[in-house]
Amino acid sequence: MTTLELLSQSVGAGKAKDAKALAQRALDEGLPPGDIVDRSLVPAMAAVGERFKNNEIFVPEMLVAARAMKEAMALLEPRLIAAGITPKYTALIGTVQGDLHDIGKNLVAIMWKGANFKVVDLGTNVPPAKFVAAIQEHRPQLVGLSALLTTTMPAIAETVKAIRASGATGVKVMVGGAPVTQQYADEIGADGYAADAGSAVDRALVLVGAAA
Ligand code: B1M
Repeated sequence: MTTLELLSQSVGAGKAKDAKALAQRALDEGLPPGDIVDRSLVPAMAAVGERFKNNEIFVPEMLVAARAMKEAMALLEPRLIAAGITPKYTALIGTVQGDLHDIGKNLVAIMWKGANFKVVDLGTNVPPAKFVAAIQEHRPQLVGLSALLTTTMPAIAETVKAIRASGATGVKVMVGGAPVTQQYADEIGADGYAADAGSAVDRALVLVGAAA
């Protein structure tokens, strides 16, 4: 098995120490850091997302895989920056106003990073005006709104409305969270909806035009 295949395997299995060592080995073998990300880490996290979507693995396995990816990325990131390689797409994500749940939102953020998005996480209880200001500051192609309470779903609608009213262009809005549905997303004029963190990657890639 090649070093990149072993690295993929260690990320999928959540073996953080191995992932870091294998990322170092790949660098020592002279592989460009961008190739290590594109040919090993991104496919590994895509496979993790797929298995999560199919209920073959659950939140804990996903979190350890994410930690392994982070270890490898920490080693690669300075080299990527030095080589002028930065993620092609930027996404903002946050849990909407009034809502403090962040476990699902964090998983979506991790999976987006695994798909090579730069992710700016605004945290929880984020008012519409803060999303709008962050869009102006970061110019993302994608904004993700998460809510876990039926009582905070209206805050998703208000945030979508505020983003549209701000005149922001070139930004797609994806919504999600346990009480949110495709029907609700359609009703409030969101561009996309995903039921879980694995699907959130597929949907994100379509929304930014990176996949059909
Ligand atoms: Co709360 N809570 N909680 N809670 N809590 C729920 C959601 C609840 C269903 C429990 C229940 O009553 N059975 C209920 C909501 C009922 C409702 O509105 N229908 C509830 C309630 C009522 C409350 C409080 C009001 C309780 C109280 O104080 N009386 C309070 C509200 C606080 C607030 O937000 N203002 C509250 C507080 C809390 C804690 C702080 C204690 C804690 C949150 C800790 C944290 O997040 N850091 C908590 C927790 C942990 C839960 C449960 C147990 C678990 C939620 C979770 O993390 N799930 C939950 C009951 C349950 O679900 N069994 C519950 C795991 C997570 C991976 O799933 O977040 O659904 P989920 O994310 C998924 C998808 O939804 C999707 O992808 C994720 C991964 O697959 N997804 C997106 C999420 N965001 C997405 C965004 C996308 C796309 C997909 O695009 C942008």
